[in-house]
Amino acid sequence: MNAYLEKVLNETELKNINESEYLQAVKEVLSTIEPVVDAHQEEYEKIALLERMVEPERIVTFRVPWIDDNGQVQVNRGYRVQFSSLIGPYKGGLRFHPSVNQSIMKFLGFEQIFKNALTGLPIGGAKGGSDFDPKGKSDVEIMHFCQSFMTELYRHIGQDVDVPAGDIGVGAREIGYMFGQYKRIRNAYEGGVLTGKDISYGGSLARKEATGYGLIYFMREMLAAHNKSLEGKTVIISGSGNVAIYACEKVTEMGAKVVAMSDSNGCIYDKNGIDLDLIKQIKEVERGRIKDYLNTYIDAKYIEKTGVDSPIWEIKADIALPCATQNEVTLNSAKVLVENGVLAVGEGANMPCTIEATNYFLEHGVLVAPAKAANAGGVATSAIEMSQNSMRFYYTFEEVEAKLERIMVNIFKSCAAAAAKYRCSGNYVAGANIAAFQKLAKAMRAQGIV
Ligand code: NDP
Ligand code: 2IT
Repeated sequence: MNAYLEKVLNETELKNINESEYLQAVKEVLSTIEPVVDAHQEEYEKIALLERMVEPERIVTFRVPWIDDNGQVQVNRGYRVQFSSLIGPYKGGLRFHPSVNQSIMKFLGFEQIFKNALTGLPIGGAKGGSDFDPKGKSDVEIMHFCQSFMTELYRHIGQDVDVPAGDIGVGAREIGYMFGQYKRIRNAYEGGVLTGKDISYGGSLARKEATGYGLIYFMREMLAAHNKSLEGKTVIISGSGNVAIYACEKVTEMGAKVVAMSDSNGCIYDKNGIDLDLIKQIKEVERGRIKDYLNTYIDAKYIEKTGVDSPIWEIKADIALPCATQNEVTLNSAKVLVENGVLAVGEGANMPCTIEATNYFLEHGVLVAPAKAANAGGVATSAIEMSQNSMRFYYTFEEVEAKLERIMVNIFKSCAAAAAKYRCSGNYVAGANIAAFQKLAKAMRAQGIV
């Protein structure tokens, strides 16, 4: 590796010794931008460009006390990692999940900078959330938690400062409770302070669908560049949340058949094709478990997750779409997928493949649609929501979807062009990192030492 890259990587490892996910994300980027850094090494080193890029501008952590339905006081930890305001207000989702820690927040914030740069829209990078576990909580408990969370977070955000949205465990319900509290504290209707709002009070049509739809648009473009298509393909999708559901909807519309979906407990396999209306009913309405699918389709199979590897990756398919969480595709799983003849992997989740898994896919000729590019449709549509809020005007569903489609096509083109220019044609993982990095490096040089 280039000496400057190696130095930065070593220093980052020493400074963040216990943050494995964050180090993984940094390593993944630094190991792919070598040709660009080689060409500018002296200049970048002098202005500590990479050192500044890997250091968050600001990290806020705070106490979130709330009272549960039994009158017991609970305490969680809240986070907001404001990683970069280089190309726009800090922008990125909030995750409520018991696994949330500083390492996960920083990896997500770091990747968000690159993803947001790829959208071509004016948004910086951030991530936040809490180790709060929404599972099994009553609606009132969720509201109390969200209100307490926002009572601290509000002082760090604003429609021109930092604009959170949803992520794992945070959907329209949570955004609604947080928006209500923000508005009450600020005594102002700043519509653009949060995105992913319900359409009844300033949300954008097609934001809910955007990440999953965007992923499929990216997959379509990537396959087309290799003379392949989605038509008639068998697909497996991990997760059954926001991203997974709308990826399933769009890929089915494009003629593929989804035979498996999952949640953190296990996966279902339905050889006739998943009934997405039932999944929506179970997950969006009842907030139930994927296993409940078998209450209606008794012939479908349920495979419980027992070890580290998710059983869904053992199901034979042409296309695998990991849409649940980080590191859900291990090297082991990658080997099984390749053995079963997978053609392409599309990352709907953030960093769902380990570095070893990604490299294994690339070495075996599997097309990989990297998260930073392939799932950028969600945040891109968030930016479209912000612009509608500023204009005090709405686009129709079709208008937003057409913009989303154009953005995803352009993202694919940027990744493909960067990969071709730096002699790694077809490696969209490197292409995405290089295209985003070049944009960010240019903006950093322009803005001086900040
Ligand atoms: P949701 O909360 O709607 O759904 C998450 C899904 O993933 C659920 O099925 C959940 O199962 C499963 N899951 C979560 N954590 C784990 C885990 N540790 N192990 C196994 N399964 C897990 O979240 P989203 O659909 O919004 O997010 C999914 C992924 O997509 C995340 O990586 C997120 O960062 C990424 N993403 C989301 C965007 C968005 O707009 N929402 C935009 C871009 C990326 P269970 O119910 O059992 O927990
Ligand atoms: O990871 C992501 O890009 C998101 N969770 C969406 C962020 C956003 O601001 O819409």
